[in-house]
Amino acid sequence: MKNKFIKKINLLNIIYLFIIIFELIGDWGLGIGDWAQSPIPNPQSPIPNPLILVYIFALLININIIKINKYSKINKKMSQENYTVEVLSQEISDFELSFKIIIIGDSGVGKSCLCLRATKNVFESLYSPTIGFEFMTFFIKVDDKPMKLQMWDTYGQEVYRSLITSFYTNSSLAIVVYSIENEDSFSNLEFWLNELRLKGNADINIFLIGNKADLEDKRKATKDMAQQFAETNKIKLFLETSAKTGFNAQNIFIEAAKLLYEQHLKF
Ligand SMILES: Nc1nc2c(ncn2[C@@H]2O[C@H](COP(=O)(O)OP(=O)(O)OP(=O)(O)O)[C@@H](O)[C@H]2O)c(=O)[nH]1
Ligand SMILES: [Mg+2]
Repeated sequence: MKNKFIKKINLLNIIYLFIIIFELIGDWGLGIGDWAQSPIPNPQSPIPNPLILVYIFALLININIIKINKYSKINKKMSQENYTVEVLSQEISDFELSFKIIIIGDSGVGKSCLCLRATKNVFESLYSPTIGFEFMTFFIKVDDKPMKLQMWDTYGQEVYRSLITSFYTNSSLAIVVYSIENEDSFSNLEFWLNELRLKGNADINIFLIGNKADLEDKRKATKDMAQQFAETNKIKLFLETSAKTGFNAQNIFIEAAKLLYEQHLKF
């Protein structure tokens, strides 16, 4: 149903594009399009046909509809169930389910800050690199089932990478983080996915997180680039976040809990 809709929009785009091209060719006096039939053709200073603007506007709207649709398609791989969710502010010992999550990505992209924001709702502006690894816990109830998420926060620098190998194998989910203002951290995503392929379970779930979304004016990695990457790499969820403002930080783990709960129900 949705595919048919997008096909129609694509067809419309092609038609609009043709109309725009023919109009422009007409404007430039090349003899095609109604502008060429203008009573006083003047190729030197063509007056743009206002209709072109309407077509260009329609084209832009359609392109955006396709983009939004593509974005929702990535996250459609996620659960569509409306589970009740309650984030627990205190540790509990009688949890029924427990899952391990590994958080990887280049140094300084904000992995530790995201974990801190999600679990303690604080933000640390002074950078203190994680030594080796740290772990934090996130307690949540999904459909009234208490769950514990164990987050393995790793250090992004080369020297410690061999240390974290064992965490890959035990994790149900890998959260791969880059920073939207750091181009290298985005290009290194390939490296991190390779690590996962080599060291993780074949069926490990992957989330892609573009952190530091508050630094819009310094943005290097566009949402489009990330969506494209997410689509080609079978990533279950892509979110932009900001540990600084708190935007989407807790949502990462809420979505993680829902996905892992649903997978648990299936097996
Ligand atoms: N503006 C902004 N700064 C952030 C954000 N998240 C983290 N930072 C800053 O980025 C720096 C690095 O954050 P960390 O969370 O320590 O980065 P990390 O990925 O854990 O780094 P390693 O432990 O070295 O792998 C710190 O100075 C943070 O204050 C964010 O969302 N927005
Ligand atoms: Mg860290």
